[in-house]
Amino acid sequence: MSNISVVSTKPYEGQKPGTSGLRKKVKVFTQQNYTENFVQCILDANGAALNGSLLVVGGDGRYYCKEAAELIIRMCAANGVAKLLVGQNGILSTPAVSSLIRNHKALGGIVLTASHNPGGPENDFGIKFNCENGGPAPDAVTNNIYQLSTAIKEYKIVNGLEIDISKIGTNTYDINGKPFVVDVIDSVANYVAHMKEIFDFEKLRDFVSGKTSGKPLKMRIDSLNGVTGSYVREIFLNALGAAENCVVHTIPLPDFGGLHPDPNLTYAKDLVETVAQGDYDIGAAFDGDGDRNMIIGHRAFFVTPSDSLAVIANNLECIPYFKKNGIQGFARSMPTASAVDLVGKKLGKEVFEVPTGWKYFGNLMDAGRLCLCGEESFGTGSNHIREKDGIWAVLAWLSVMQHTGKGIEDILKDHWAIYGRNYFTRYDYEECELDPCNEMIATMEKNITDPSFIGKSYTSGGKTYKVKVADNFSYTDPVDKSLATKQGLRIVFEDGSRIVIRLSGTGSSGATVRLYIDSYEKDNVLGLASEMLKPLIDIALEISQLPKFTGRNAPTVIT
Ligand code: VG1
Ligand code: CO
Repeated sequence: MSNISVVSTKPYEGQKPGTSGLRKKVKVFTQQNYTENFVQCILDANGAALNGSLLVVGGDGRYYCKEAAELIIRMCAANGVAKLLVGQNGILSTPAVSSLIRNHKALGGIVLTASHNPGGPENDFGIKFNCENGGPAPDAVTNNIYQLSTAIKEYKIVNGLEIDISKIGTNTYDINGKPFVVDVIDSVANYVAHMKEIFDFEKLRDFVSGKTSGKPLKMRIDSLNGVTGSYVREIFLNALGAAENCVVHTIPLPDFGGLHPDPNLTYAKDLVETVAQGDYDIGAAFDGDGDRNMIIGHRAFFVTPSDSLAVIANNLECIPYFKKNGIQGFARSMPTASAVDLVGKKLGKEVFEVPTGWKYFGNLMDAGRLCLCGEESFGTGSNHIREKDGIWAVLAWLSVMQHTGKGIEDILKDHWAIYGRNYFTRYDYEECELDPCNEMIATMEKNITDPSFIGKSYTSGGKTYKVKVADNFSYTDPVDKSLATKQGLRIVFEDGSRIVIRLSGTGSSGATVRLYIDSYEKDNVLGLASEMLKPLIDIALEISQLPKFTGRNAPTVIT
């Protein structure tokens, strides 16, 4: 059948992908041709490679995911794609998409998610493109998509294409005499098989059931009604034999049941309060699309993501994947505290510091220089895929617990005794007005990059800090030499303590200011982060004049 329609359209402003894809309110995406425009630009950005290609399509199940998946299928049919792998009901976690792209050697994948942003008709939706290595498209590709979006005139679609993505199976269509195949696949099978290759499930199963210790592990795994629900049930209940009450909020809901699917101490409150009562050995939560994780121990002992990365790095030998593939370098995003650097140094491995956003890790992994990396924003992962991976992180932690025979708090205390401790905190000021925030950053950049700023001393709470380095972070990719500038203002003091401030690139409206503070202590490792970092926070607020510019006296979220 010849049924391709060419529909004329006009550009929309602002289709510029941020830290990880385009994120806007559902109401923005559902405007006439808005989603169509952006999808057409993603397809066009692939050029001739699109013809006859295989793509993966799926998302976190939030409101508008299914409609968008069906639309993408009809547009791919009209744009020369040969085959699609689509998660059942349009559902695939972000790590699962990455794994599928690599496993099937696909050209890429279209991921339907706004990640940790709330969902539902009044909230956020998002679309991002992942390339053939399975990772989020690098800046060059997203810039191209954006450029195309400013000049788009038409999109192509096969309107009459009937598809039922609730049924697993292969659907073949004839598009102008060429076959077009849509394989609706089980959302979890490939990912679960992948995890079983990486970890020793037999050992973990005995550990979880208490076969070796005599005591079953008490876990509370909270999917916050995000996409990980089905993955969690398959992995923790069916494969590891945990009891039903070890997992909660495992039904993916279009609005996440009103929960804010961001695994941090503020939004995963129910988990933190429940585990704080003392009945659990480990608590974990994920974000909407399953790439983030939060780990807490007995009585809700909090593991900062920066420490989580370092502890996993220090124990990689207990994960069969690394035994088999070896240990290459480590990496972290610039705002992430440098605990992993110390482990890298001890093991004699390269350690990279990249800008915020998982896309910056991809080249290093592809070049065989990086096997483990993380971000302070609850992102941890390895080169098994090219996205951060929430469930992987929990399985890594279970492996470390099994291997050391210790609880989470003791594992951390042992780690600090060897390496010292990187105290870390992040303050988020959400939904501020954009213009004053831009002005704040511009003013601060000007002040801190003035040569007279170096060597200045600031005193607060009886502590004095002297400025050693201050800049707006820029990064040259060691592999392809691409340059990323203006990645966050950074003040490094002589004792290694840091103040970092940047504007979020994942919000859908207004501006979110992120203020990151970290400080290293060799011996004084058992203090309270909030107290230890108080002087530096005050100094950061003074230098940035944040209260003046944003009108805020307190952050929305403290991590
Ligand atoms: C945030 C985090 C960043 C993370 C990104 C995507 O970006 O800070 O570390 O990679 O979200 O995570 P920003 O620009 O808002 O600070 V996810 O789980 O939302 O895809
Ligand atoms: Co996410």
